[in-house]
Amino acid sequence: MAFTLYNAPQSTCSQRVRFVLNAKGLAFNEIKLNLLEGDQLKPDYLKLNPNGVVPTLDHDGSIVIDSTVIAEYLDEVTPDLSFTPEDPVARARMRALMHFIDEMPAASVRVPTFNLAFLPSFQKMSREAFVAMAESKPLRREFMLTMGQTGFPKAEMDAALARLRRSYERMDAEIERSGGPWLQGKAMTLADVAVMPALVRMHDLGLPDWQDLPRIVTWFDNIRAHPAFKPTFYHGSLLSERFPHLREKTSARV
Ligand SMILES: N[C@@H](CCC(=O)N[C@@H](CS)C(=O)NCC(=O)O)C(=O)O
Repeated sequence: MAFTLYNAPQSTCSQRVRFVLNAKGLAFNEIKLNLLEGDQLKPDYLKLNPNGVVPTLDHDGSIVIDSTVIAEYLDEVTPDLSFTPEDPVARARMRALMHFIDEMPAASVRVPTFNLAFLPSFQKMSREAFVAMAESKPLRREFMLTMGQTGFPKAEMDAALARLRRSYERMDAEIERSGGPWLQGKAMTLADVAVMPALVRMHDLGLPDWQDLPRIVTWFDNIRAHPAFKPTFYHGSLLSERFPHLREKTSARV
């Protein structure tokens, strides 16, 4: 089995897939795309992933896209070390959680990410170049145009942070219900993997708004101690490692 992963070091969606590949001990050839330079929008890549986003998995020539779909696919083709519960009800619960995660924390984290990390790069562009770049994005055109070159307004930033906070509270309730330490109990599932990069991102941005939720503090410590974590978050995977202007802001990280 040969795996090639088209991804980006700091992309939260890519980090999910790298984590699953690393946790399963699957060797993969990693192709790194520069998202700020638009590698994901080049014609050859769009043939693989018409959404113009990472990650994309090539498995022996078959293309699979979308991080949660790729994660489930990997569990199907390499079931030995599985992150998918066998019980259909638990499996359905995992999938429902993954839908929640994509709709809430994974979507919300883009607002602070863009405002705090990417905006300075977009501000250096001419208006024409920025609009052309935004309009070339199949999936994120409106998102980019709404952000513009001044960033999302405070109300939108506050709303994203509130949605993230509600996501931590939801995780907390899931852990309490299952008995933990993972969202669905004793075994880590793909739901844990799906939400992980959002918390890593918020921690990296110096905004870990879950310090009063001890179950989440423990969950975060546990996932960072997992053997797959380090190889997934190799140097350059955190925004603070890539964007010097963030280092000062995030120096108060806990
Ligand atoms: N639902 C997709 C979303 C993928 C996605 O949004 N990828 C981001 C990085 S995390 C991306 O490639 N952005 C590039 C762009 O917006 O141009 C998945 O989970 O794979």
